[in-house]
Amino acid sequence: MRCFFDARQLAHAPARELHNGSYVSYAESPARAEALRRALGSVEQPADRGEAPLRAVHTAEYLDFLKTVAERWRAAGRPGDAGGYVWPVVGRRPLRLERVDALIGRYSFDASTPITPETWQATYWASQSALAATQAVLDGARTAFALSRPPGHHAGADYCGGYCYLNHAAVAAQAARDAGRARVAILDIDYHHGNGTQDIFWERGDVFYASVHADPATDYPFYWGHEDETGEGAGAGATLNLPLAQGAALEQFRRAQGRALEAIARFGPNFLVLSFGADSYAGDPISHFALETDDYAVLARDIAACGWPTAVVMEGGYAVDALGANVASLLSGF
Ligand code: OKP
Ligand code: ZN
Repeated sequence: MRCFFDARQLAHAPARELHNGSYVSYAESPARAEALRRALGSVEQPADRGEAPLRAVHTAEYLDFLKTVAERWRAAGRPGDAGGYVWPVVGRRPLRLERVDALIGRYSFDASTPITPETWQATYWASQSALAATQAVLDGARTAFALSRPPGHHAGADYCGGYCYLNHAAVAAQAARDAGRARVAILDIDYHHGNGTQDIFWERGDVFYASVHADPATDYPFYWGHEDETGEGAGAGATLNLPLAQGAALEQFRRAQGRALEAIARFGPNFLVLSFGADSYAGDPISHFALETDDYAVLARDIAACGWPTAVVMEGGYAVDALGANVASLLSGF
């Protein structure tokens, strides 16, 4: 299977994150990508398709913010990685905001997404990897894999969060739409709900979003991913959330994924983006499901059996020592 990755994705390496009240070393480390690259053997460098495919899902103001915030942070005399400390709870109407802190609050939703001078380049190339995998599938491959790191599914049209800056799965889905695939589905099986992807396609009837994830009553990102979130307007019924209790193992996960696949089959996609996170693994340090390495092949076989051309986009997975084997297992199932 063709796999895409650019070494510039490694340069993003925030030092620390706020976790349960303490600063701890950043879980979404470049070592994750190194482990995946080793496990995949050979990876291809993606072509540079420019910013237009990113602008198709993100706002111009947000992209400007992402590109310039590290420099603004430094210009304000701040040490270390850029990070916020105040967020608007109510509507984010256009306001004249001068302080870098105000901008960070406006364009993010949490404190686990520091921005470094290398963040833009890294996330840009992660999106290009997703676009390259998408193109490979549009060109006729049944499946292709994007080692998109840093991940993307928590990033919305105009916000970062949850280690995510650009939403690579959304960029891929929109690129497939723009290439003429009329009905695109996104299946998100990362441990966490993909709130950014859901938000981006919330009012769209042409892109179906289905997610299996830890119940947001107990797990990040808390405010999205509840069962009653089903989309609005033209997108009414085109969002499906299947939360699972902590402790879920293959049997529960596979049953939920099966429900998602049935719903996607009723939608009738001609392209699938699989947002894949290996943080459902039993040994994951920040998550609480109980999947084992071999289980990912089982999940992939169920997806492959549906027969949809599929671009796999990497999301989370923080047990670095097992990450390569877990992704290799998944890809073997295709
Ligand atoms: C990204 B992905 C909890 C901190 C939460 C954010 C988790 C982001 C997961 N104390 N950190 O979906 O794998
Ligand atoms: Zn996750």
